[in-house]
Amino acid sequence: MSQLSRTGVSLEDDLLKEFDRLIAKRGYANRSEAFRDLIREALLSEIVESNKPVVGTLTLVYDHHVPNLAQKLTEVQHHAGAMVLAATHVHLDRHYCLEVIIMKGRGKDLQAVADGMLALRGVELGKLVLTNSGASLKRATHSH
Ligand code: NI
Repeated sequence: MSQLSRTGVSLEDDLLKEFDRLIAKRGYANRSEAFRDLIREALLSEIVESNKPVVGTLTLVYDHHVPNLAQKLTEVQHHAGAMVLAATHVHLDRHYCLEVIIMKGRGKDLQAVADGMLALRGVELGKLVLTNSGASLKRATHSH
């Protein structure tokens, strides 16, 4: 871990009260860790918007009885080539399948791959989460 620096933040009373309410709800032990997470989140958004590589997990729930859907989903993943690192498939019940696809690439490209699958008829739910390793975030804080 790098060295810790202390900083002071001035906030309106109401805003601080709301912040304390939120972090208590989320289970933070103190404000510092909550501030650090907010800052990391902002830095990650910047990386996602840039051309730097990120990792993404796409979670899909789909009805496997919809004709050709499973093949179409596989086709999109083959098309994405090296961006797809792994995929896990779970048969949820008689109708629904859960698939988690782990990818690596530029944020925009991963979003495009995800959109290609989410738009297919029979895909009921889906969410792409983009993230990055903590090491990359640390580098980003020192790069400018
Ligand atoms: Ni299945």
